[in-house]
Amino acid sequence: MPRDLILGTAGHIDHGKTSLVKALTGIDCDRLPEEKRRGITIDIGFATLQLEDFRLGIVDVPGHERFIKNMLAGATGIDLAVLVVAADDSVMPQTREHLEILRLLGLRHGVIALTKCDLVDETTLEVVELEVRDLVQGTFLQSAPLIRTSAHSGLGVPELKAAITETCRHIEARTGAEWFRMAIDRSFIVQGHGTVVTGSVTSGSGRMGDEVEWQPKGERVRVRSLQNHDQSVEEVHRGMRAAINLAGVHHEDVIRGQELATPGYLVPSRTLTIRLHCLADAKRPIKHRAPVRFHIGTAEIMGTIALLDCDTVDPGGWGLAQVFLEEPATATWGQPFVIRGPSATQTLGGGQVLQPVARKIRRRHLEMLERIERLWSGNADERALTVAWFGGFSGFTPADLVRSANIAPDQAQPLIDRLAAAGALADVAVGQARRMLLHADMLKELDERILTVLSRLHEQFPLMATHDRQKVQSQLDYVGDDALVHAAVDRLIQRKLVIGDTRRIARADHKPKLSGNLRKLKDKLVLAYREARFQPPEPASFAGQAGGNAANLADLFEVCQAEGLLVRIADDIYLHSDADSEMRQRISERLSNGPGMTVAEIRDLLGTTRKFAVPLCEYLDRIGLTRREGDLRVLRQAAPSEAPQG
Ligand SMILES: Nc1nc2c(ncn2[C@@H]2O[C@H](COP(=O)(O)OP(=O)(O)O)[C@@H](O)[C@H]2O)c(=O)[nH]1
Ligand SMILES: [Mg+2]
Repeated sequence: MPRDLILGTAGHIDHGKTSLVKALTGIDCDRLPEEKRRGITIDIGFATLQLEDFRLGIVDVPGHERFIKNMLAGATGIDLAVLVVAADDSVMPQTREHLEILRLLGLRHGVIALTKCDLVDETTLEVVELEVRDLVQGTFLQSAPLIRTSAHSGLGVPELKAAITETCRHIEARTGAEWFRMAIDRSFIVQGHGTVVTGSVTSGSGRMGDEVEWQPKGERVRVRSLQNHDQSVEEVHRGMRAAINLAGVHHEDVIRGQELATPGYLVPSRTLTIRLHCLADAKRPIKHRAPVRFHIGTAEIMGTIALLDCDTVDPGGWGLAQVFLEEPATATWGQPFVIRGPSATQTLGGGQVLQPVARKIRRRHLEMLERIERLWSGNADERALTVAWFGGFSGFTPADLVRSANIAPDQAQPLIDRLAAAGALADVAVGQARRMLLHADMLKELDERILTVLSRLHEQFPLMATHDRQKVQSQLDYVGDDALVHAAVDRLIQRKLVIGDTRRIARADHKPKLSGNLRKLKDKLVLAYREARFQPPEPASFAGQAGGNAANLADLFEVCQAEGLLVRIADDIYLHSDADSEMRQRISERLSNGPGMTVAEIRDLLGTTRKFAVPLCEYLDRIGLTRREGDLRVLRQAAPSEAPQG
């Protein structure tokens, strides 16, 4: 099986990178007319080389300091680098800067090529070799092969190929499922075909006909056709250069820095949480609020750094930070980035993404910092739980774990199931047919908030037996899904920590507190209703007896209702619960043995007055005992033949 890998060049301008690629491949990467005229590389160029089983896509980058941003775009997704140093010029500023950038990008493999060896004598070669060895000391190139070459004479080209092949053998293959991802570095129009975008595939694979998400636009687009180095292919995968013909995309809307990915994989965000490193030989530390150019993938975005756990990141040091960007970026956990100064004259540092989609975090918020650090854990469960925790009451999705905790796509659900079985995560039903994934602490927190609000309300209104569910909900200090709160209250009711129904709730341990006087008043009131039967008194009529407790009358009626002593028929009309049961029994008995009854007949049956008869009938309809049919009331279940009316 041939293996696809991407090789990038690196090194100072005019050191012979493009010439060396031509000597290796026969391909001239300087494709732009301006590049041909000026004889310098401005933008990245591409070539291909097969070495034994390795199919190499080559990205040739510009060395000029003004085009570092293009170098950065080209260096994204490379597997190995050839660091080029001209023998007649030795180590120069962009030799250092490119090497630093490759280190910041986390590159692990490479070869060093000493070029233009035809121009200098042996002594110079030896001196330059020492200088280069000195430069790469302590970097991933420390023990890399160093090959003397000349693009003009062809010296060392076979040896360089052999060294590259050997290096490729040491690049560990990535196994396991991956989602597709490609950062766009170029786009153009092909007559008759439309927009084509190119890039290095950094993850997974894409096939003809696939729907991919075009980020940060968030649009779904279809892969119409695919090419790899001018060859039509059915599929492209990690390690390949790809040219993708997209259906329904305008060329003008495509810019370098956008990405194509499996739908749901990437989520654009202007705020990212990062581990930030300041280059060891930086002139000054990175300060809080430093304006920067943030390079990630093929994108370059202006932003501001907020340091979370320190005031400065000193040269050679690390800190936790957030970056606030002017345009949204798409990132994944652990993805490397590079920051440069706002005037783009120097590379300041770089690091890795901890939260690709973040909310602003307060500086020196110790609990948060401790959580953030857990995101860098080598333990996948710990990272996943932390992502779930940061999901808060909004919860999280399996895709969030792939993007933000570096969980393989086919491992996300098994991991969720396992952690849910252990009680660390919760998979809860909300609303009719929806489920939500949450960190178990979020449910506990929600339960606590509900119980706390109820306690507070019970304390504030000691006579009230229950409280309105909506009112409780509005006091939760909660921004999120109402359905989740309903589900939480329902669960508290099931667990018997809360009593109530869809309308009113109370803590199960709450007992309305009544003073001696109020208790007496309550007893009197209940007795009065019991005796009045179907001609109940008006609540206001108790104001006189209540005296100083008049203000508590409404609460007292609530208590009586909640305790099941009184039943509310309409505003200001209550029945004693015995009268209520008697009424239901009498009416249903009469109606099941005879024809429908008018309001007047019901009035006479109950021995009440017209004032009460109408509300009582409406109440009986409302509770589902009776149904109105013209002027008559009939039993709701009684007449199935006439039932289906709407
Ligand atoms: N004598 C000599 N000149 C070279 C060699 N390689 C490149 N050059 C010249 O150096 C200049 C810059 O080369 P180029 O490949 O464009 O450098 P790049 O900026 O690193 O891509 C060109 O004029 C090349 O002809 C070499 O091996 N020997
Ligand atoms: Mg060049």
